[in-house]
Amino acid sequence: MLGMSDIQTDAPLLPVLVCPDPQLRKVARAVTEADKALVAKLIPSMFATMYKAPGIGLAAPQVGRHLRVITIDIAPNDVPTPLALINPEITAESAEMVVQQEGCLSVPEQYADVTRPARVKVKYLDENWVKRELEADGLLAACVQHEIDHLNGVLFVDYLTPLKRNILLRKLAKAQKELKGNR
Ligand code: K1U
Ligand code: ZN
Repeated sequence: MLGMSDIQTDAPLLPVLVCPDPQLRKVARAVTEADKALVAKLIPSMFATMYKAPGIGLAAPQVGRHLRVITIDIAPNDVPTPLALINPEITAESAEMVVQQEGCLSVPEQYADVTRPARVKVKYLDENWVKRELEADGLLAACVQHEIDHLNGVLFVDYLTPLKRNILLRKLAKAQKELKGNR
């Protein structure tokens, strides 16, 4: 298990891709032993990028790495609880569904209610390549499902009605255009 002192927050920051970048729609590949060195370098940079954003999660495809790696810390300002998950897989999900507001670093400043299973079990390898299982509910459940979606090229906007999605994506495009105009 990671502690905050294990996180190299001065690791190089990575640019976060913004929707509608087609890279966000690619399915990430499973990590193998051959990727160990790559992943050992990637995880600290993902944590540094996630904390700087700030965000409570980040998936490797959001920084242009199509590998099944995610970082999560749902309490960045409280007691930090960094989690790195390699090849995460949902093994069980509750029949009960809940609605929670979600945001996304790749859909900046836009938020919407998303309905997902209330609880999930996830198997994964930790940063030391040890097999682990996580039982999540509340914000952690929403976050881990959101990040695993990124590994499959799915964004939270895909769960919205076409009308809500279009409104949100237009607002995003307008904000991005203004941002570029001001650069
Ligand atoms: O994957 C991402 O783009 C990160 C995203 C994760 C997420 C947020 C909410 C519900 C599900 C998944 C974010 O971190 S958006 C920013 C955010 O929610 C936040 C940032 C700082 C403090 C608290 C929350
Ligand atoms: Zn996201």
